[in-house]
Amino acid sequence: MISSLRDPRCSISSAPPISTILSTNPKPSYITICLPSPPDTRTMEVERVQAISSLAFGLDTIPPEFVRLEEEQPGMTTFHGPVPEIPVADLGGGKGEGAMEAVVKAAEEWGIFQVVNHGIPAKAVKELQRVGREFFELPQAEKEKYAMKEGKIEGYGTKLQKEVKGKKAWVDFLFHNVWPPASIDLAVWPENPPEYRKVNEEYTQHLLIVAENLMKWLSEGLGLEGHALRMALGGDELEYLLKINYYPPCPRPDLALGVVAHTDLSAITILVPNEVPGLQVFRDGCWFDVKYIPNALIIHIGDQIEILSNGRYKSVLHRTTVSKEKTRMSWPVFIAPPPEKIIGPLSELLNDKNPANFKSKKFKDYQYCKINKLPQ
Ligand SMILES: O=C(O)CCC(=O)C(=O)O
Repeated sequence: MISSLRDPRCSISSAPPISTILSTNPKPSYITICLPSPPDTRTMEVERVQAISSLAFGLDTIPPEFVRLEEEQPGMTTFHGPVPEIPVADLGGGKGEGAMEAVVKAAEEWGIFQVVNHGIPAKAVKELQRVGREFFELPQAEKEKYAMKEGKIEGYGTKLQKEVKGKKAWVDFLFHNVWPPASIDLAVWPENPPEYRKVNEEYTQHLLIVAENLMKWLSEGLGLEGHALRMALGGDELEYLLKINYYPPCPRPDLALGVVAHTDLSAITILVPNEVPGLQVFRDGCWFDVKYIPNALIIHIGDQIEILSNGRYKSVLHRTTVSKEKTRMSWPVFIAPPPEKIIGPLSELLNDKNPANFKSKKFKDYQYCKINKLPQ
């Protein structure tokens, strides 16, 4: 159980007091974008972090709603010292010989690991990154065509969760399903750059193989048949949701967060980062930076695998920091059950000595409680 996100072993930076920042910030916290959209001309007020970042260029302050509470601020809570490295599993070019043991151990002990030699061609990953980056470099009005609609999870947006004390995260994003075909809504897939669709379809085909291998090894690690976890999660109905995170430069990376501390509500997340570090993991009471390994994928065990394994595999608490000069981007794919699927500890794992540690409930109900910060 995590009682505090702050630990005396985590160093404290010499950030100026928040009151100084609040009183000296001359910039508005929003921009107004006029979208000439015939037949009527609408004025839409949006708060995109990318635009706020451009306005803040050269300043030493950020709008107050981006200044995190002290107990969350990276400047106050990041561990500076010898950092334990998260496990790395070599997947043997996708064949996975010898990988199962490393994957299972990492899922039990950390809930996060990197995989190298995973079988996804470097070109497919580079292209995924290129088309995603080019989308975020389009004029704002072009991106707004894909703006997330009320009550929808897919689309281009800025704020996802109900935030404590009205605080905001320094990130814009684009969400869309990539698998299975029946879940795909191409209306939220960017038309620009023109290769966006082809590149995402190709990356997804490679990703499916990695995901299925991971589920197989994790099932075998529980002493079950290789298909056990995949079937318990919905089999062919498993949903793959891509998110592109765009974290623009931030004048005060010591005070802001990209994505706030959370565990993923998915089963597994497979993430491609760019070369700008920023992912942090909470372990032994401290926040540690995750090292960037070129061409590696980062795997997060999510809540649904933790539940199915009755807690044997751990879903990992993580967050992201931002950079003063560089844009960080990441491409997580959240692999999750269909909404109606009931997820609970697998009955094969339960007995008198190992009773269920989690409730069984429909994934959509779990998701609702998590997003609205309600007890499960
Ligand atoms: O950008 C990252 O490395 C992590 C992103 C993440 O945790 C999220 O989008 O939920």
